[in-house]
Amino acid sequence: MKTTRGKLHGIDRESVLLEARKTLAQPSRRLFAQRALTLGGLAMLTGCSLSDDKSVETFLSAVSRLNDRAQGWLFDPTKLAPTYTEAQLTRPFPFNAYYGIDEVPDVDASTYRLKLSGLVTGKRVWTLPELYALPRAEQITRHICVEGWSAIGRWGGTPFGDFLRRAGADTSAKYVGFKCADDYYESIDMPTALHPQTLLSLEYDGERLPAKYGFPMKLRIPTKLGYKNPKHIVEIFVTNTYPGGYWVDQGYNWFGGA
Ligand SMILES: Nc1nc2c(c(=O)[nH]1)N[C@H]1C(S)=C(S)[C@@H](COP(=O)(O)O)O[C@H]1N2
Ligand SMILES: [Mo]
Repeated sequence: MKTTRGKLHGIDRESVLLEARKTLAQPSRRLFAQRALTLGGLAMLTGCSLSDDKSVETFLSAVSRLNDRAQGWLFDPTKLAPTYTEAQLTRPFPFNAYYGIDEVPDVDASTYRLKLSGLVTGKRVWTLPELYALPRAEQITRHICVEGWSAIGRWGGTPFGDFLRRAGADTSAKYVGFKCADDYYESIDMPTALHPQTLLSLEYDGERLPAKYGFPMKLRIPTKLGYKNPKHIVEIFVTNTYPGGYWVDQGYNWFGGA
């Protein structure tokens, strides 16, 4: 097959196609390979099914075209992720972490403090009542895990961009990083942090966020893959130094989404 569109993220299209075919032919546990995962996750974020060669080809040529237009769909920081109705909620919503559900951290609400650090001029320590008093928004979006599942959930909380501005964060900085109660860590680019759908989530399905989904707080980013959505956040920092992430430092793609 002739490659007509040159490179896709520095990889030529033909080898990406080959990789996708190999992936589809493999048992699902092999989906842990980084490139395959990125591809599958990307497909889910863009609503493409990769069920056969034809759909893989359609998807990849779409990605390739987008790549040609540098400002394409996937990399537009203002593009909204799809939202869903209550009838479409996935019940029960899956739990996932790098450990089992019996090891979920038990964060004490009364002693909990959210720390803000780095390029922030405002309030640096937040209690839960202060966080619960912030303006509230709610959304029903699809969470997409690179391990090959997705689920629709309803999260409530405060728009993260508003929170950052309220806290005096330098929104011209490059990154926002997160430290979690379970030693997980992540970081995102500032345009994603300021995206209108990025939510500092304190609730799941109308209730206080339960421990398994990240009590007391998670960042819900519907334009990003699951692993970019840190749970049990204890510290948020604003920085120009690339902070990496738990999975990213093990070879996953840092961008992890749209
Ligand atoms: N603190 C923390 N956040 C985390 C993880 C984790 O292990 N620890 N796992 C990530 C991954 S890979 C997924 S798919 C989602 C799962 O969130 P859920 O339990 O609400 O489904 O959390 C993400 N955030
Ligand atoms: Mo995940």
